[in-house]
Amino acid sequence: MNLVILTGAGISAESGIPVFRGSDGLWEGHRVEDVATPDGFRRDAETVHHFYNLRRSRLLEVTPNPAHLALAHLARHWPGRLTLITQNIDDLHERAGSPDVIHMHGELLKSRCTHCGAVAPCTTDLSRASLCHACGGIDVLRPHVVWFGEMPFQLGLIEREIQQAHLFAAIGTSGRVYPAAGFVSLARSCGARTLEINLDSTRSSPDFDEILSGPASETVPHWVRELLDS
Ligand code: BJW
Repeated sequence: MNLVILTGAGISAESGIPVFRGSDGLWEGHRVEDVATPDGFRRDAETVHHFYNLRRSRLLEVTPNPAHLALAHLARHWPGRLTLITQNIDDLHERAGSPDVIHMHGELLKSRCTHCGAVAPCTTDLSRASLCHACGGIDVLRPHVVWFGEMPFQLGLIEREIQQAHLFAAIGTSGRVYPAAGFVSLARSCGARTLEINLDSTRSSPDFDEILSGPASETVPHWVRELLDS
């Protein structure tokens, strides 16, 4: 059986990484247009670098939680095909032991050169003074993430995997950001059973066949146990 899992910010919340959509409509105190759009970066690169620098240094202090660990366990024991797609830019799935994670919105621990395109590991702060070690350019590096208006990574591969899925599960995502929010409809139209795992109901909940409510650190290990026993 082919299983496709999509994760969002909710799976990392219990590791101490805040989710995106706060009740005040702000994102850690910032308007989304200021920190997660190419225009915002063009207008004020230092503020955007500062925002991602803080998140990067925090990421290095947190650890995977039981939900990440359960998905890694599932990958090791699942007899069929398993595709793990994450919207998250953290590396907690990898640190838990999940192989071949598809990071459709990029990775916080990588930089990208806007001049030569080189992608490089990045565990320290970026600034306008940072140097691209591939082309020697200065003031050319940006976080290797996908902002609004930019094309998410590996969409062709993702769509092919979803079209062949027998079960599609979305964990800890609000279903507000496209194209990921449309994956459940694609999965359904291709005949997959669909499951949502979330703390609360979301605007996508009516599109799922089945809902598991509760914190990911409890629901995901429980679901994985049931899946492997079935
Ligand atoms: C728990 C929990 C616990 C909490 N246990 N659960 C109108 C219609 C359709 C589309 C558009 C439109 N207008 C514009 C668009 C396109 C736009 C879009 O979707 N906009 C919407 C706002 C409407 N999308 C794009 O621009 C995308 N690109 C694109 O479409 O390209 C096509 C194209 C491009 C160019 C030319 C032509 C075509 C790109 C989207 C990029 C998103 N980037 C971000 C930032 C990444 C970098 C970073 O992290 O800084 O990605 S935005 C942010 O949202 C981040 C996330 O991955 C993404 C999704 O958020 P997520 O994961 O769902 O988090 P939350 O906080 O929303 O929800 C958390 C959930 O967890 C909640 O449900 C909680 O209940 C739950 N939860 N604790 C279980 N313990």
